[in-house]
Amino acid sequence: MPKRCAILGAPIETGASQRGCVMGPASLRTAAIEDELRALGWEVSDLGDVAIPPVAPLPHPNPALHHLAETRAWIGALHEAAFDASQTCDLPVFLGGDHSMAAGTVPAMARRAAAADRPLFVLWLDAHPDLHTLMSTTSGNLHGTPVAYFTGQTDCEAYPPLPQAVEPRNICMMGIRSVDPAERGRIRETGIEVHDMRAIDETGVLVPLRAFLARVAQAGGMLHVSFDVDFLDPSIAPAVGTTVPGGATFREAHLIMETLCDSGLVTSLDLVELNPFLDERGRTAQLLCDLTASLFGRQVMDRMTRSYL
Ligand code: HAR
Ligand code: MN
Ligand code: MN
Ligand code: MN
Repeated sequence: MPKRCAILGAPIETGASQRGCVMGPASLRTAAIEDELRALGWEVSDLGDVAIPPVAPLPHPNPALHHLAETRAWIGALHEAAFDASQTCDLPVFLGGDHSMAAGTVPAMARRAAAADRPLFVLWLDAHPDLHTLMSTTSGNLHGTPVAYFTGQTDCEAYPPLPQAVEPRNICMMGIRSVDPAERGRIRETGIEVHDMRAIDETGVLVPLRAFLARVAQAGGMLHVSFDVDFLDPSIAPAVGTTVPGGATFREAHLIMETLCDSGLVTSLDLVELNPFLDERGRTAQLLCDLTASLFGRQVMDRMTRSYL
C-alpha cells in the first residue's frame, strides 16, 4: 500500500525580519515537490494554503515585538490545520513560511502523538535555536521564539494556550551557529541536545543523528523534522533572510535526509524560511525539493533500510 503524504502551505512572513516568505509555498510547488514525491511511490494530496482573517493589534510589555497579533493568529490557525492534515496521512509536509509557523505545527504534532500515546521527538535543523521567549527577544522577530513556546517556557502567554508541550530532552538541534545570550542560558537550563557546527566538524553528521534516532526508536516515538533553510551553507542556499556562514554542505544535508529515510521514523516535516525574493533562479527551492525527495526515498543506488532498535 502506498504511503500517504499531505502538503499544507503556511504562507506566513510576519515572524521574519524581511518580507518574502509568503511566497515560499508557491516556490516549492513551482519546483514540483508534489510530482517528486508521487514519483517516489507516495500518495500525495495538496491541501492548499492556510489563511488568517484580519486581526487587531495586540499590546505587549515587550515593545520590540513585531506583528504579535498576526503571528498569534497564524499559530492558532496552523495548529488546527496541521492537526487535521496529520489525521489524513502518514507524513504531512508543512511548506513555510517563516519559522514562527513551528509554533503551530510542532504543538499540533505533539497533540497527534499524545493521542496515539507516543512521545514526540523533534529534530531541529537550523543555524539558530529559536529559543527566545516573548520577553527575551531583543530583535522582536517572532521566528526566533517557537522552541521556547512549544517546550512550555514562561513568557510566551500571548501565544495560544499550549495543549501539549514537547519535552526538551526529546529535542535534538543540529547546525547551530548563531546563539543569543538568553538562548544560551535556556539551552543550559532545559538540557536540549545541541550539536553546533563545531561538533559536526568534529564527528560528522551521522554520529549524533544515529544516536538520536536510536533514542526515538527505543521510545516508540514519532519524529518531527523542522528544516530551516539557514541550516544550509549560504553558498548553496541563498534564499533566506538570515544567512549565517559555515552551514551544512550539500552532502551533509542529503546524508541526513537519506539516513532519516532509512530509519522510517519521520512522521512530519516543516520546510521553513525559504524567501523566494532572495533566490537565484529557483536554486534554493529546487535544493529543498531534492532534499525532501531524499527524505521520501530517493537514492542513488538501492539500499536496505536500517533498524535503530
Ligand atoms: N536569534 C536572532 C533573533 O532572535 C535570530 C533569529 C533568526 N531566526 C531564524 N530562524 N531565522 O531560525 O532575532
Ligand atoms: Mn516588522
Ligand atoms: Mn529557525
Ligand atoms: Mn534559522
